[in-house]
Amino acid sequence: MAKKTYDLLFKLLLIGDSGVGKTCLLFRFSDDTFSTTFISTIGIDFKIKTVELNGKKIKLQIWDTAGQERFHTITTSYYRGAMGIMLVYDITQEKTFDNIAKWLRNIQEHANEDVEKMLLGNKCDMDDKRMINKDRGETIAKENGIKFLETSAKANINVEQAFMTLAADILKKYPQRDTGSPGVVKPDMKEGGSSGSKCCP
Ligand SMILES: Nc1nc2c(ncn2[C@@H]2O[C@H](COP(=O)(O)OP(=O)(O)OP(=O)(O)O)[C@@H](O)[C@H]2O)c(=O)[nH]1
Ligand SMILES: [Mg+2]
Repeated sequence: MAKKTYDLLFKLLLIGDSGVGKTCLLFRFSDDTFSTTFISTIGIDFKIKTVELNGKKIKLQIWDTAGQERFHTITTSYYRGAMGIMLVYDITQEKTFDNIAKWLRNIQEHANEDVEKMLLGNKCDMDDKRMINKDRGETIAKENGIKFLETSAKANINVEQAFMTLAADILKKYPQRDTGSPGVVKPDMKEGGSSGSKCCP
């Protein structure tokens, strides 16, 4: 059998209103590219990036959901398999911030109880068009006990930090032993689909 190229597999999910920049954040993180052309995601997509944390090779399988309401049923079916969820709003669009409460309810309803969450206020390069002060993001994150960062996929601000923080928070929950520990996601566990490997039995 081929040698495993990673130690752990983490499944992450990007959610938030259409147009907030989920796909751009993912492309910045995985390929270090950015495009101003808006191609709205249809249903769901994913990218893979392997990173190293605490000497462990971690394969991040990052699911990018469509923010459009018409894809709600398909996208929410992916919440259950997620170990980390990145919830994104656009600092220049009030409505995308107002909807954070709705997205948090979706998480509560459809995701695993112990899922790690993070809130991102994206497009922080557009300070001249800012509608949401950083304080407001910080406050709502604090109220919900989750971490918060302002990011820019365009200017490459805090993108790597956001994904690495979420991955590190997931890693913290697992025993720091080598192979064979119960609860650790092993590379040879089933991949893909919404009902794939879960973090815990
Ligand atoms: N200025 C600026 N524009 C951005 C940034 N991130 C994304 N955009 C722009 O915002 C638009 C939407 O970005 P997407 O990443 O496609 O949005 P999305 O959240 O994936 O949208 P859906 O797939 O419909 O849910 C595009 O025109 C991007 O160029 C950013 O950090 N700064
Ligand atoms: Mg998209």
